[in-house]
Amino acid sequence: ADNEFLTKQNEIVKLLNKVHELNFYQDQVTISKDYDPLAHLDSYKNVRVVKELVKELKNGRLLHRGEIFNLFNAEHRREMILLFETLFFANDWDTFHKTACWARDRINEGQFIYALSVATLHRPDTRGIRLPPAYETYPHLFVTSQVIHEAYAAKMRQEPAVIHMNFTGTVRNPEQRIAYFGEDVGINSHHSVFHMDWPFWWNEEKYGVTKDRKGELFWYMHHQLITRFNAERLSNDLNEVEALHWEKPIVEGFYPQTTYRKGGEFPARPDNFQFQDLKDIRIADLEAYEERIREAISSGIAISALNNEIISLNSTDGINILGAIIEASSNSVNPNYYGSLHNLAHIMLGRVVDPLGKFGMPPGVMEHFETATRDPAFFRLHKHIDNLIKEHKDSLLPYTHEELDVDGVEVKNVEVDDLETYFEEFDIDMLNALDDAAGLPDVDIKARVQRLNHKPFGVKIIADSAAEKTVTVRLFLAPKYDWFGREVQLDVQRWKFIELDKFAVKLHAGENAIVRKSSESSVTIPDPLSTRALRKLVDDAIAGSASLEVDKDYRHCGVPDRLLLPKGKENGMKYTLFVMLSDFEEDKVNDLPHDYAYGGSVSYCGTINHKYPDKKPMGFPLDRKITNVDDFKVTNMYFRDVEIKFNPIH
Ligand code: CUO
Repeated sequence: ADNEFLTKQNEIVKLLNKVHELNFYQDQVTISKDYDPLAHLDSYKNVRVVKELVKELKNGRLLHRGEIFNLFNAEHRREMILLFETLFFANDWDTFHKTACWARDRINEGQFIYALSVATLHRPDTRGIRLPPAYETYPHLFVTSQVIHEAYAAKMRQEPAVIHMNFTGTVRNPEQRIAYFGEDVGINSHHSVFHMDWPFWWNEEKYGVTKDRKGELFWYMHHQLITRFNAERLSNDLNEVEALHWEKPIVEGFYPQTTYRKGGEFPARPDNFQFQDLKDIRIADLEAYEERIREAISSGIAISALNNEIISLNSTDGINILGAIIEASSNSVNPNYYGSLHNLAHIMLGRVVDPLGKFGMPPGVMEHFETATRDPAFFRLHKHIDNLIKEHKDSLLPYTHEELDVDGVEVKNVEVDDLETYFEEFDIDMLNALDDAAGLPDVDIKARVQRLNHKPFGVKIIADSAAEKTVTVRLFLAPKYDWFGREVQLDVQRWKFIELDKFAVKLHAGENAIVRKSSESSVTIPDPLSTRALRKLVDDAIAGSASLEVDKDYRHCGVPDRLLLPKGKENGMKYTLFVMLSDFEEDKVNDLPHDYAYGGSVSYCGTINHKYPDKKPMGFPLDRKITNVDDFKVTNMYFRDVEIKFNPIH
C-alpha cells in the first residue's frame, strides 16, 4: 500500500476507536475544533443535507451523545442518514476526513459509527480500507454485562485481566446448547456488516450505487443462517427451529444478560410471551401486510405503487422483488401497500415486553443487527419469512433436464478429508468497553469466549469432460437424517442445504481432479485483524518494516471461516454432500475469471461494486421443487455421505 492509503487506513481506525471519549486523538481534535462544514459548502455534492445537519445539530435536535441509537427508529435513522450523506457526498478524502473528525465529537456515537462505517464501505476513495472488528468498536453489543462489570473492576484495580465470558442461560434452558452459534461474535459481526453492505434504507438513484439482487440476497443470506442454525441444532439433539406466528406465543424466552453503555440492561422476555400491539404498530397491521404478500405470492403478481401496474413474480427476478417487499427495502415496489413486514416484526419483538413504553425500557436485542441473532426469536422470525419465500419458490416450475445437464461433463467421484470440529478459546480486546472518566490509564483487558472451529480440510472432485470447458462448482451440505432419525427425502432436504463453496474452474478434455481447500470457501472470511494489530501493521508499513496489501474488494461480511462446518457429534453425524458442476458460460456475469474473487465471501454477501457474480438463482439448483428425483439427478452432479465428528478434548 502507498502512504496515502496507509494514512487513510490509520485515520479510519482512529476515528472508530474510543468514540465514546471526547477529545481523544489530538490531531483529530485540532481538525474538529477548527472545522465548520458551512464554511466549505462547495466541497460537498449535497449542500442542502450538510446545512440541515448543521442546523439540527445547532438547535440540539439530533440524538444526543450517550443515548442509544436504534436504526429501526425512523427519527434516529433520518438523522443518521443526514450524517451518512454528508460523509458520502464529501467531494474528496480531505473533506470526508475533516467532516468525520468534526462529527466524531459532536454526533451521537452509535449514529457516527454506523454512518462512518457505511460511508467508508461505499466511497470510491476508501475502497479496501479495513474497519476494526465490530465487536471491538462497540463491545457492549457483543459481550455480556458480567464481562463489562469485571472489566471495570479490573480497571479500577489497574490490573490486566482475562475475563471468561459465559453464554447466557443455564443448563435448564435447552436453547443454551446452541448459544455458541447465536452468540458467536463472528456471526453477529457478519450479520451486522451484511446489513451495512446492504442497508434496507439505501437509495440507489441518489447514491449512484446499485445493489444488485438485494431483495434476493436478503432472503438467501438469512435462509443460509437458518440452515446453519438448524444443522447446529441437530448436532445438539434439538429439533429444527419452528416459524413464529403473530397470533401464537413466542415459545422461547430470552434473557440477554447484556447491558448498554448508558441506558440500562437489554430487556428480557419470559417464555411463551404473546405479541403485543405497540403504540404505533398493531399486530393487525402485520397480519394485513402479510395477507397482501401471500396474495401476491399465490397469484404470482405484485401490485406496483406506480399506477397500480402489475408486476409478474414468475420471472427469475420475482424473488428479488418479493424479498424487497418483505424486508421492506427502500426499493420495495409498493411500500404503502405491502408495508414492511420484516422490519416491523424486528421492532415488535424488540419492544414486546414494554409495548407502550410505560417503563421506558431501552430497545431489545432484535432492534440491533449486532445483537439480533442472540435471541432464538430471531431465527423463528426469519423462518417465518423463509416459509413465505418457499411458497413462492414452490410455485415455480422445477428445473428441466436441459437446465441442469451440462453436456459431456460427468462427476465420477468426490473425496473429502476427515471433517472434525472442536471448541477453542478466543480473546476479544476490550479496549473500547470502558470509559476513561475516572481518569485512570487503560490496562489490557480481554474477554475470553469459546467458539467453534474445525480442522482445515480439502475436497477433491474427479470429473470427466468431453472437451475443454469452464464450470461453476457448487458445493452444499445438509443433515442426512431429521431429528426423529428418519432419512430426509431430497425434496425436503433441498431446503436445508448449507452452501459451502462456489467457484469457477477450467476443465480440460479427459479426467480432471479439482482440489479445493476449506480456507478458500466463497461463504467465509478469516478473523479480522484487531484494532491494535491493524494500527501496528499500518505503523510498521509506514516505517517500511512490514507491508499491507491493499485488497480493493476486502470484505467484512462473511461467515467466520471457523464456522464453515456445523458441529456434528462426538460419535459422528451423517450429512449429505452435494456437488454440482454447471456451465460457467451460462452463469458468468462479470469479467472472467474473477467472478468469484470479489472479496472472498460473495455467496452470502454479494459484492459491493460489481453485480452478483452468478446468473443462476441463489441456492441453485436446490431452490426449486424436485418432483422427480431421477429427472433431477444428472451426471454433472454428485451426492455422497460424509461424517462430521466433534472432538470434545481438542
Ligand atoms: Cu438480518 Cu432480520 O434481517 O435481521
